Amino acid sequence: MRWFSGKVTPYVFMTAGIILVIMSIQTFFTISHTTSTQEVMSPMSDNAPMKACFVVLVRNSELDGIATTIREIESTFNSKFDYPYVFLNDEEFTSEFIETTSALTKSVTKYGKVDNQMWGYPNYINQTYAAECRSQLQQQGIPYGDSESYRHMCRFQSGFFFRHPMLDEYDYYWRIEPYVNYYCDIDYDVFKYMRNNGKKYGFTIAFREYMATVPTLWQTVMNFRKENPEVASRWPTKKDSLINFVSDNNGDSYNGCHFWTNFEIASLELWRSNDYLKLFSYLDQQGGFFYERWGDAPVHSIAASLMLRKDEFHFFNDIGYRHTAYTHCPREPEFRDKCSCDPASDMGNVKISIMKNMLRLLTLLIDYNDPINCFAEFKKALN
Ligand SMILES: Nc1nc2c(ncn2[C@@H]2O[C@H](COP(=O)(O)OP(=O)(O)O)[C@@H](O)[C@H]2O)c(=O)[nH]1
Ligand SMILES: *[C@@H]1O[C@H](CO)[C@@H](O)[C@H](O)[C@H]1NC(C)=O
Ligand SMILES: [Mg+2]
Repeated sequence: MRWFSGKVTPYVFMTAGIILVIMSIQTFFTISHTTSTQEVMSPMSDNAPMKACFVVLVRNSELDGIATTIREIESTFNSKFDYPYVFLNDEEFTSEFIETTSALTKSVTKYGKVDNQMWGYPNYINQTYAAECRSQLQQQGIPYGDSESYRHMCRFQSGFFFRHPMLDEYDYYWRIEPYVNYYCDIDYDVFKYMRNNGKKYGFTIAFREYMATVPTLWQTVMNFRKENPEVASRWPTKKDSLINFVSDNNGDSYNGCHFWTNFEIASLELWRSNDYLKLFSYLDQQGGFFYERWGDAPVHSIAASLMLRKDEFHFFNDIGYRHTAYTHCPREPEFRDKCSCDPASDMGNVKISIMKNMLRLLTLLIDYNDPINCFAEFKKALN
């Protein structure tokens, strides 16, 4: 390499040195400028990498169901964006589960166990009384009325998943479940969408709860609010909140509306906030996760509706999704070549509603509010 020989070499190094000095001065000024003006949402940061993951509470026995979910998540979204999966279980995952699921994605997969403090009875719960309450709900024909594990699951999803050490490094999550379908190609980063638009809670389906599972939940939240005015003072005003989504009478009672939490794209910071932790711990002390059957969906939905501003919610219309009998399939024509679902199956569809009404006649004994779809309440609450 003749070029580096002789007298030229010192000049090359000197020029490189000068360029380096200039660059570091520039960096210094850029950093001090951003920190001094607190420009968190500058255009530069819009593309900053996300700390986000899929979170999957699942049993070993649901391996086939989670395998199809992961395949669809990968093909519609994650093969392009490479977010890690965090699998959680109240038992150890089997090597079969780990090998099969990790082979379905090139992204990182992590497997964690949920300990007894996050999945079990607090010592103040009267388990004899809890058993009596379960058999009562079962006699009323309420789904999972008699299930003990379902209650542990709901309590875990309400108050603990975001505190599992494996989630510590993340700021946003997408909750996925076994035996669901994802129908639409998503070609943008949903997590960046959330962060860059100041969104904290994203959903696809909103629905009515069986009121027999949450008879005292609303009053308990209201008691918390009254007893903790310093917490409530940090919450948005009624007008700015989404309270009209969860209440039809300006907050007197709960209307049963909730976002379906089997799909959630949300901020972990929301649940890790001192205000939510305090609220959860208050709810937990009252025993309703065991003496009633408080679901994580009404708990998350009521809390978010009171704690967040309405502009912090996002309806993911573009994510076609099915859980059990209910499908959200976007109806706009631009989705036809992006989605493999039939918009006629969307739960807002009229024909389906008639079918639902007929089904409801057969199950009239269940305290099941009408109408079952809460999307209209969401729209109304935004105004
Ligand atoms: N590891 C574990 N996961 C559970 C248990 N119960 C429910 N889950 C998971 O929690 C989520 C919700 O449970 P699921 O039975 O689908 O309830 P549903 O969607 O309300 O009908 C799913 O991801 C399940 O795999 C349990 O006892 N152990
Ligand atoms: C627990 O509940 C049972 C059944 O309702 C009741 O008989 C018992 O007195 C309760 N125990 C305590 C310590 O409160
Ligand atoms: Mg489910």
